[in-house]
Formats: sequence, structure tokens, C-alpha cells
Amino acid sequence: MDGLILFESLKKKLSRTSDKLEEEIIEEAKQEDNLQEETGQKRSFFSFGRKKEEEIDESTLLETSEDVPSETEEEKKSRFWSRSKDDEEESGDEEEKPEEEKKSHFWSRNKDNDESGDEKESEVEEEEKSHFWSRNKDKDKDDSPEGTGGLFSFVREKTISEKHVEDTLWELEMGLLEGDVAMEVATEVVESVKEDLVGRKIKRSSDITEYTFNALRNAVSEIIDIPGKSMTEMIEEKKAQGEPLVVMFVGINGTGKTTTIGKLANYYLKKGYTPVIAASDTFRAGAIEQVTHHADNVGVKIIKHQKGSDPAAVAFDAVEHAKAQGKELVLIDTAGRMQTNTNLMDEMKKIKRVSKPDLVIFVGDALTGNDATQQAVKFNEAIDIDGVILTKADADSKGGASLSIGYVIKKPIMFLGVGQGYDDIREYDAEWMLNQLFSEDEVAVEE
Ligand SMILES: Nc1nc2c(ncn2[C@@H]2O[C@H](COP(=O)(O)OP(=O)(O)OP(=O)(O)O)[C@@H](O)[C@H]2O)c(=O)[nH]1
Ligand SMILES: [Mg+2]
Repeated sequence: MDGLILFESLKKKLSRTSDKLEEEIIEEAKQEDNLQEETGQKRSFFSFGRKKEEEIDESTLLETSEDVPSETEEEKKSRFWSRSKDDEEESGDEEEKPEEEKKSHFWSRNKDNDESGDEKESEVEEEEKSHFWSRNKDKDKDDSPEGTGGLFSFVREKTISEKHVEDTLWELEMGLLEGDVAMEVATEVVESVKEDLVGRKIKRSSDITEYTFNALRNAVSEIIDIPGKSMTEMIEEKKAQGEPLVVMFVGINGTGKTTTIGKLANYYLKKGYTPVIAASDTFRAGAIEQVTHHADNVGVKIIKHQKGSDPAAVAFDAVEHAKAQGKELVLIDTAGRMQTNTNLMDEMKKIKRVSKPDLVIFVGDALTGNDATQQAVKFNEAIDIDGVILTKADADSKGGASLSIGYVIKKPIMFLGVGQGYDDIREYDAEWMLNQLFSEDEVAVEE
């Protein structure tokens, strides 16, 4: 969704992780007199994701500057290895490098280019290259120790060690926690990144950025990929059996349950289904009027009783109505309740017993961050929820709850609320989330 600020602050932390590790290793290499400058301009952390998304042809990234005499791959290699400490041992490693790792060494991949010796081709490449770099020109800043474009290779290959990543990962963990990521998720991300990075062989500073980017992206990808069916698939399955899908919404006060029901009624009406709403918040003053207002606006039927009546009976009636009328979806609104209020939690269990929902959905407010995750844990213990909807993602710059909630309770996020209008809801998509977090757009990389 355009203009979404989700993850704005977290993105900076991720970029910082890469920068810090790079600084650390470059500093050490400087002291070891193991650093040589490369020409070209530095790519930003997030442009590594761009490469992946757009499948940028790596040949456009080849070093073809006039300052550097062109060398064949073999010549480059021998120059490199002749200056290396453990020549034989390390060149053996090079052979064993996984394909992905080899691929990343784009600076040394001008073999084909040189062999062809075609001047026109290199002109085209020069052009393509400058196009590529121009996309990053505002984002790259000159932060190299030598005051150049910040591209370095190491005279002797380096290996990322535990010592190199220690401070960086500690900072990352703190950053994640500040970003409202749950403790267990932060720990998992850090462990996974550490495992991925330590032991990696690096020839140039850009390797560090690329490996850090991939390690973080993979770690987050594992966290947010909770398997589950979509609500639409479930409606279709129930429909095939001649039954409505019954969905009950629970959560603490004011998280957006009622608004979300209005949005979903609208969403599924537009998809050609006929939803019915159960006004089972008979507790809060004005609740029945509020949900009736949404039902009227969207144009769906509402089943309601008097204020103070039994919410389970309202839900039961709505299910019977849907069955009798051949409607495909029952959306049960319930009163907001604190997880600590035993009476109200018991009442919620009764609604579930009586209306036998196919899905119990916890509605959490993304803005409350880690609190939303903790509430989900409590509701899950009390009532065994099946999925989550996070609301107010449009106003959430941290994104900690979006990253954590599914992983912590092992239930999928099904939708994200992204505004106050009826159309402001989107089906959750892990790939989309990942791209929000690891794309260059809408983020100032510089601190
Ligand atoms: N920005 C934004 N606001 C939202 C979103 N979803 C709900 N809201 C707002 O949050 C406020 C509370 O929404 P409700 O739907 O009444 O919340 P509720 O959970 O039903 O509240 P209770 O019934 O009192 O427990 C309203 O002002 C909504 O407009 C969203 O995705 N984005
Ligand atoms: Mg409500």
C-alpha cells in the first residue's frame, strides 16, 4: 500500500546493522593493512533487495571504469591469491563456495566481457551501470574511512567471526526490542543472523552488506511465514458443504473489532458473498447502534437483540438465520474485554460454545506493539484463537506486532487494517510484508 509507514523505524535499524558490521570489519582490515580501494559507488543496503526483486542483470554491475585496467578473471584471481596468506587452502575454499556466494562477487565477474573484447558491449554496460547507480545516488553517502565512494576489497580474504558480529547483533537485538518486536522473536532473528553470517568468507566490503541483507531477510521470512488458509478459501469450503463460515471476533476494548467487521462485510459483499452480522456486543452503551450503522452503510443484514441481552443467543440466531437464508458468512461482533476480567472472559467462552464458530479471530491494535502480542497470548490461552487481524497498521511506524504476533502464538495474521474507511483492509501476505521491510522505498537510509 502506497505511503504506508509500517516498518519505517525498523528499516533504519536493519540498515544500521549492515553498516556497523561493515565499519567493524573495515576498521580491523585497515589496522591489518589489508584494505584496497575499489572504484565505483557504494550500493545501499536496500538496493540488495531491489536486485533480488527485479532480477537485475549482474553484468550491469561489472566494474568497467577506465581507472582500472581490464583483467581477465584468471588474472584477477592470481593477483588476489598471490597476495593471500594461505594461498592453496583458501583457493580451495573458493571452489567450494555455494553458487549464491559466487554470484555475489560481481566485481570480479568480467570474464565473459573481457573475452568477448567487444567495445560496443562495454559501452552499453557502462550506460546501464550508470543508470543503476543513479537510482541510488541520493541514498548513498560517502562514509568511507578514506573519503572515497566506500568500496573496498580485502587484500587477504577475511572470514566473519563471532567477535565481528557481537556488538552489531547486540545493537540489532536492542533495536528490534525498541521496535516492539517480542523478545523471543528478537532472539530468534539474532541467532539466525549470527548462524548465517559467522564463517562467511568476504573479499570486499559489499559482500558484508549483501550477506547481512540476505541473513536478515531470511530470518524475518522464517518468522512471518505462518501457514494457514485464507478466509476466502474457508468460505468456499463451507459453502461446498452448504454451510456458512462462522467467524467470531474478540479482543480488548477499542482495537477495531466492530470497524473490521464492517470492512469485512463490505469486502466479502464485493466478492459476491452475502454476509450477516451478529450484534453480540450487548454490553457497551451504543455498541448495537454502532454496528447497525456499519451494516446499513455496507448494506448487509444485522441480527440484534436488546442491550444487555445474552450475546451468545444473538450469535446463535445469526447462525440460524444464515443457514436458513443460504448466506455464506456470519460475522460475530463481541464486546471488548480485558484478558484479566474473568467474568467477561467466561462470557466470551460461552458465545463460542453456543455459536460454534469455525474461526475465532483476535483483533489487535498494531499501535500497542508488544502489548498486542501479549494480549493475543492470553486470549489464545483462554479461547484458542485461530487467526489474527491487526488494525491501525496505517499508523504504525514500528511494525513490531506485525512481525511478532503470528510467530509467538503460532497462528496466522489474516488481514491488516490500514485505515478507517470500509476499503481499508488488506489480506495478509508474508511476501508483501517482507518487501515492505526490505525495499528501498519510503525510507531515509541515513540516520
Ligand atoms: N487508523 C485506523 N483506525 C482504525 C482502524 N480500525 C479501527 N480503527 C479505529 O479505531 C477506533 C475503534 O474502533 P472500533 O471498531 O470501535 O473498536 P472495537 O474493538 O469494536 O471497540 P470496542 O467495541 O469498544 O471494544 C475507531 O475510531 C476506528 O475508526 C484501522 O485499521 N486504522
Ligand atoms: Mg466494538
